[in-house]
Amino acid sequence: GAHFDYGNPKDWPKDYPSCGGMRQSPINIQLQDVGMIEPGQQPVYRNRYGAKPKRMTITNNGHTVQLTGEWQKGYTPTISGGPLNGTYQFSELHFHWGSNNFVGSEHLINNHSFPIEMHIVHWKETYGNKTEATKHPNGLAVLGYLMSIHKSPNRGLKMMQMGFQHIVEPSRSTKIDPFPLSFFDPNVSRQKTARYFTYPGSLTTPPCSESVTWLLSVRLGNIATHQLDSLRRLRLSNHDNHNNRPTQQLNGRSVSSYLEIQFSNA
Ligand code: BO1
Ligand code: ZN
Repeated sequence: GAHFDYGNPKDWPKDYPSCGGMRQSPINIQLQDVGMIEPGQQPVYRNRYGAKPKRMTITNNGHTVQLTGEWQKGYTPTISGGPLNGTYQFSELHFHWGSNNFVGSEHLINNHSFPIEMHIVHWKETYGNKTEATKHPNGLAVLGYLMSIHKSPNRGLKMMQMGFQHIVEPSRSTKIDPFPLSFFDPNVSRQKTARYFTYPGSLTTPPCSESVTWLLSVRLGNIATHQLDSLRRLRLSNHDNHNNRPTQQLNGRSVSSYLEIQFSNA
């Protein structure tokens, strides 16, 4: 396929028609328009987020830094419940950031930007593989975390940073010390449950496939400023200094909220 960059995201539909579709992401979430959870509705469950993988790899794909892992058979993290039908397996996680700390998140809340947003991408296992899942309107589920600047660094990102020196240039990848996905949880909160916003949307990068159920955590993740700086030192395609797509039209979609249950162990 053709290449893309963040210089002219309005041109993406020329090469990738889905990017001009009616259920595109990200969006600006207006709190006064969010529907309430109905009583008795199922929460979103994260399963095996505490399981440590056998191997972990980070990749600079020219658009973001991506984390993948290999777990023992039956130990791959999954999510289920809430608005999801069936079980969705972890595929990869990555980040979107800006050229300065006032911008960077893809989703906005009441027009407010956050400096960074993390996406944990999952695919519906009944479709057999992620390529097939991406072709279906309910094939993918992305857990999004808006993050704010904090004195304490993000534990997961800290583990990833150990390998950043090897992936400064696009299309480099390197193995890192394996750790469980729960390392990305906010390291300040004792809460066991948190609210999520959910709406039907798309991949926020080309091919912009309209296959994503978005689950956006209300609880903010934390990141230290030096960690944001280390992400900005990674070189992206066409010397992009940011990798967040502008918000897209809602086109009549509604956003609602759900409960999450969080498990501290595997
Ligand atoms: S995002 O979370 O909306 N920013 C996002 C953007 C692009 C992808 C995933 C999430 N890429 C797609 C690949 C597909 C793959 C799918 C699931 O991820 O284009 O080939 O099947 O991993
Ligand atoms: Zn993303």
